[in-house]
Amino acid sequence: PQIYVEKTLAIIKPDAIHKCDEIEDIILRSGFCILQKRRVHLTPEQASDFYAEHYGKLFFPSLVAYMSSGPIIVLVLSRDNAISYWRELVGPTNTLKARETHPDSLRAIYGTDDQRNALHGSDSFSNAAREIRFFFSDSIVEPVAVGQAAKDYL
Ligand code: DGI
Repeated sequence: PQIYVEKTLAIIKPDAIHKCDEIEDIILRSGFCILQKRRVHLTPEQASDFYAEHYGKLFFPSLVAYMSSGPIIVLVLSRDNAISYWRELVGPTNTLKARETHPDSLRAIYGTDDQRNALHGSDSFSNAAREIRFFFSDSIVEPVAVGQAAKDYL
């Protein structure tokens, strides 16, 4: 039988990148595998594409400026219920609220304010797929590559 292990996309944002070793340690100790990892510095255009669903909102320009202000670490994580488990570990969007209601969450510990909240996590299966593709387009060719290898063998 095939065992399906859920994947999600995590980002260590510019305000937390100096703590990335510590954060990756917590990720591994929380039962995730790190399947892929990239350090990238997004252009403002790429950051706008990534957060396209927020286009037009008041905070959009500063969100784009922040996400393109420095390098980020992008990770593909896997474990059972990876999407909801990672969101839970990350905590509420607003760091200041997170400190009040979820003091053990990663945003409470590593975040800065309502916008600079240290971490990102995909919020649904379809967004996880889109976001993994956004940063790791190779990851979707994997099954094709296997098929290709099998064909070469025949
Ligand atoms: O999925 P989340 O990151 O928890 O939250 P989201 O998808 O609603 O928003 C994406 C990011 O945009 C969030 O991590 C921080 C920023 N943001 C969201 N709501 C606000 C905000 N930034 C400011 N300044 N004010 C907001 O109300």
